[in-house]
Amino acid sequence: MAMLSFERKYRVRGGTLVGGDLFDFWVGPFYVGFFGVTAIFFALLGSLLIFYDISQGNETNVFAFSVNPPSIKYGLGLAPLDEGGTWQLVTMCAVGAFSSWALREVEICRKLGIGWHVPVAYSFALLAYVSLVVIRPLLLGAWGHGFPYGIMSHLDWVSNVGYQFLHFHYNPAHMLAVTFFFTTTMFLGLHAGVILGAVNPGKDEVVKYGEHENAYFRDYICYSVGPYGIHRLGLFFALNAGFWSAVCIIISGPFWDRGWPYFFDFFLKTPAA
Ligand code: BCL
Ligand code: BCL
Ligand code: BPH
Ligand code: UQ8
Repeated sequence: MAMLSFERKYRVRGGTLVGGDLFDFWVGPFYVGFFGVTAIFFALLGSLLIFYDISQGNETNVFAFSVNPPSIKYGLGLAPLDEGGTWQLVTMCAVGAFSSWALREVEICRKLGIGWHVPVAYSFALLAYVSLVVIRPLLLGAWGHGFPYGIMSHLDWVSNVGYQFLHFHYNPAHMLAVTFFFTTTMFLGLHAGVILGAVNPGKDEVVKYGEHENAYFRDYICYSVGPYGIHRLGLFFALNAGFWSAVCIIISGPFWDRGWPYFFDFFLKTPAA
């Protein structure tokens, strides 16, 4: 990818969290840094382990490939490679690769002198992943509670865990997470729509900016949060989607082991009901 003329002036030294000047350089378009090296290392090793594990079986359908977690009987111990040990190594690589990725984002923010909003947002996705394969298995006492790494098998896991709680939609944190996901999408639809509407008007019309975007929402829903507010609100909703997802799965099992519909029994027991 060609470098734009102004990009070169932003390629300055410094801002690294570790390693000083050691890995402070670019390879083509990519900033490397200490965490670039660790990210590539874990990503390659983790992917190779996945291919190694798949090569040990006779499955040929990509959709059915799966690297499975160990049996519950191994508890929180290490399992033999062919009985879930590979899954444990892949999980370590994945946590290593994803956290390196977040820290590399931080170094790039520091170099550019911009806020850490993107890495902070990414850390919520990372939190959701870690909740699924580290926090919840630890609380339940077995790595076997993690999800399998396969295109179809991980969907089976979601469905099975969902039905273990009879009706996962009754999980109140799941309700919040789903609501935040829907709201985030609605906001991107409204925001992307109004921006394109303003900067891409019909033929012979002039391009319009913030004032028109404000006026548009005031005219039709009586209120505008403003061009700055919408980004703060959007980030807030996206982070909450990730956060309540993490909560909804951590509480399922460790803090609530009955069907989720029973959670609402308290309502039936209130005097009014
Ligand atoms: Mg899932 C679906 C990956 C956790 C529930 N899931 C998908 C597919 C993709 C995937 C195969 C599309 C996702 C997407 O567009 O996301 N899931 C995936 C990954 C993780 C994960 C990598 C993870 O945590 C590391 N999924 C989970 C957890 C559940 C879950 C356990 C709650 C979040 N997932 C579901 C459900 C569905 C998926 C339900 C689907 O219906 C859908 C599907 O079609 O499944 C068959 C948005 C992100 C992007 C658009 C960015 C691009 C991401 C690309 C496409 C990811 C490719 C992953 C690749 C196949 C594996 C990488 C390994 C290599 C060795 C490097
Ligand atoms: Mg549910 C979870 C929505 C029905 C059981 N469910 C979720 C949440 C989300 C949701 C709120 C998943 C998002 C998430 O965690 O992202 N469910 C949802 C909706 C319905 C629904 C909208 C619906 O009916 C309309 N769910 C049901 C039914 C149950 C059910 C009723 C099944 C029968 N649901 C469950 C269970 C779970 C959910 C069980 C969960 O465990 C899950 C949840 O909350 O998990 C936390 C978070 C994102 C991630 C985990 C991805 C992390 C990505 C990482 C950090 C990076 C990957 C990089 C990649 C490998 C790179 C690839 C290489 C590059 C492409 C080069
Ligand atoms: O770089 C990015 O975006 C371009 C970062 C990223 C982000 C960011 C980034 O900055 C942000 C803010 C978010 N995601 C936010 C969110 C939402 C929460 C706030 C949430 C909904 C979400 N991301 C979800 C998801 C999902 C879902 C829903 O499943 C996926 C698949 C992703 N995000 C994916 C990604 C990547 C495109 C990127 C990113 N989100 C992070 C890239 C990264 O970490 O690269 C380093 C690692 C590798 C190149 C490969 C590692 C390989 C492993 C060692 C082996 C694979 C193990 C894996 C567990 C196997 C899974 C198999 C599946 C079939 C189940
Ligand atoms: C083996 C190898 C690769 C070696 C390289 C050499 C080396 C040693 C490098 C070290 C450095 C290093 C660690 C490199 C990593 C290379 C890798 C592995 C990269 C993988 C990259 C990756 C995770 C890609 C995923 C791409 C993907 C599917 C993303 C999904 C998200 C979407 C939908 C993106 C499309 C839209 C987009 C580009 C948005 C960005 C954007 C935003 C958000 C924005 O707000 C905005 O306006 C202000 C923009 O315009 C300026 C945007 O572009």
